[in-house]
Formats: sequence, C-alpha cells, structure tokens
Amino acid sequence: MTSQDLRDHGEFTGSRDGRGLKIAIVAARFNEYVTSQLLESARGELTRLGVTAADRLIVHVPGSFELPLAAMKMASRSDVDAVICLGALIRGETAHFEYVADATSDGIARVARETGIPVIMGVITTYNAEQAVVRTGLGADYAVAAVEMANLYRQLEGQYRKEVR
Ligand code: DLZ
Repeated sequence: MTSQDLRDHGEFTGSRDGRGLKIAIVAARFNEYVTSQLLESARGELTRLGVTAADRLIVHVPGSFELPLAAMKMASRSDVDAVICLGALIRGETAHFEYVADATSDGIARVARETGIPVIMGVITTYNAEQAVVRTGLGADYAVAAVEMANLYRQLEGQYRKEVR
C-alpha cells in the first residue's frame, strides 16, 4: 500500500524519500574512530535516499554530552526537518560514563519534545570498543529513521491537520 492508501484507511507512515528534506547531523568527536564511521554511514544513506549535500548540515561537537545543546540549535531552525545525533559512549573504567550517558539520552529526548522536530538518538552505548566498531553501520539506520520521521511529521502536521478541521 502507498502512503496515500494508508492515509485513506486512517494509517500514517513516513516515506523513505529524502528529496526536499533538510537534515542536520550533530556528531561527537570523542571515540572518533567510531563516530567518523557512524557519520559516513549516515551521510551515505542520506545521499542514497535523495538528501542532497546542500540539504545536509553537519555539526561537530567534542563529545556526546555536547550533543543535546547543538541539536537544540539545529532543531530550532525553521528550515530543518530532522536532526540526527551521533556519538559513541564506551563504558571503560570510569563512572563518568554513566553521567554522560544519562545526560545525553535525557537531553536528546528533551530536544525532540521541546521543539517538536524528530531528533534521532544515534548514540551507541557499549561495554567495549570492539562492540562499538561492529555497530558503526547503524549510521545508515539512523538516516532512514530521520527521513521516515521527517516525512511522517509532514503528513501529521500538514495534511492531517487540514483533514480534521
Ligand atoms: C568524558 C567522556 C567520557 C569519559 N567518555 C565519553 C564517551 O565514551 N563518549 C563520548 O562521546 N564522550 C565521552 N566523554 C566526553 C563528554 O561527552 C564531554 O565531551 C566532556 O565531558 C566535556 O563536556
């Protein structure tokens, strides 16, 4: 069934057509050997889905803890349809990890709630580096999630609102 067919039956789903969408990626540098690959994976998938280089905004921040504030800046722009946050939290030896992980995930969720823009949680949390490295392909999944959610929000906010009035 197409998106239109589903809408006719009261169901909504976002398409994976990225043409015309503006997507921001905020990427943490900490554990860069992982996050650079997450970024390449996300960037490649956005291209495949039709999001042009001109419609991609890429912002680099020091670590995952800095993702929410930069995501808030991007989600507050009127031209951005979705934001993808990329980071790699690897447990290591210190308790600091727990604080950063909690603050990062809470912060990202809050940005989505407060702006009403899809903010994709692309922060992988693992016990060790090996587990992180094998998950870098998830960048592509986060890109798909961003395009799908941006298109879904367009449907829910635009067409659906007109239908219920
Ligand atoms: C300090 C820190 C630690 C211990 N671990 C990580 C991590 O695994 N992944 C990550 O993205 N960032 C880490 N950071 C850095 C913090 O996110 C942040 O950049 C600093 O605390 C400065 O605010």
